[in-house]
Amino acid sequence: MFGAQVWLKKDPRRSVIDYLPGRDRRKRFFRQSTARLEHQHGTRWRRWALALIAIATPLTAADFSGASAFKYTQAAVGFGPRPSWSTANRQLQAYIRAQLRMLKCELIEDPFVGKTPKGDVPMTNIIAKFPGKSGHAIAVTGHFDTKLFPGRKFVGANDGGSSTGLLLELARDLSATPRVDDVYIVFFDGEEAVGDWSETDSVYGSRHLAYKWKAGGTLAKLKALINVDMIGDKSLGVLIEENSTYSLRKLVWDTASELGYKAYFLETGEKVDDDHMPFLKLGVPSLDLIDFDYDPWHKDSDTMDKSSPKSLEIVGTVVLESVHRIERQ
Ligand code: 1BN
Ligand code: ZN
Repeated sequence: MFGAQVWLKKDPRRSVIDYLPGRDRRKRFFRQSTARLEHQHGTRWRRWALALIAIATPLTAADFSGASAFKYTQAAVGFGPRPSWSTANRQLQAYIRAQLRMLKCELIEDPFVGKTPKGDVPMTNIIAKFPGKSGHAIAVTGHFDTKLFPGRKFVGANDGGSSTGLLLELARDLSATPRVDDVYIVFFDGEEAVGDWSETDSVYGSRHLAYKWKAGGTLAKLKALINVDMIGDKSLGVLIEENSTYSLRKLVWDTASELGYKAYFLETGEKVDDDHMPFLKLGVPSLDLIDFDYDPWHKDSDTMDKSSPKSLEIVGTVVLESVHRIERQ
């Protein structure tokens, strides 16, 4: 079903118009939809009605390329370990900025100082804003830093790399069409604890931005925030993060189901503290998409060979389609 080899042969940075990938994927979605409908629904009129809905649904989400997201991830990981304020972290910031400058979006810098157990650490969130006209906003977020492990070579391909790669590809896709709502793609710095994870030593970037957006009025416009973390695992299973907002989780899980990706969005879950929490605590409907069943977590073996373009494509496609659906709400 997933043509990984075919996708990898293409240059993901060529324009969508060059390839018109949406057409093939739309066809594939229609085939999947009708097959599912045949299976699930008895009466002919119902089959036709649902098929018409499937045709009428804009499937721009199908434009997300896992191969492209994987290449962005590889580029991020290529800088090496990327704890906040390290040279590699700042080199990655420059790379993210350079990629975003090629797109039709507003690039917003959000520098701040993280008060860590090891002293003040300069950190920077990078934000791409795709302006809409509705007066409402949606944020898709993730972190680009990696956890500091002195004396080790922890490159965080999945933990820090996959979120960076997915968000860069998502930004590329979002820039291709006009937005209804303001859509913010946020690259958080300082997600990782400098020492042991605690309320005050973790999620520095998201805590900072949540309060900044509250003071500036952006928070009140937010209809939803979707955070992605560790979504590159070859053996993908996104858990139900139990703190997350139920209605938003349902929307995303229903979307995954309708796109044929039900198997990758689990029916079981747990509570995970992550970058969505500062927004959730301030009343923003928020969701964390995380696959926490990952043996190399915080080990030097968290390298690119454990991740796959397919996993990035599944999560990216679901997130992109979910953004479209939230825009229509
Ligand atoms: C995710 C990736 N997290 C850290 N790196 C958040 C987390 C913290 C998840 C503690 C579980 C436990
Ligand atoms: Zn981590």
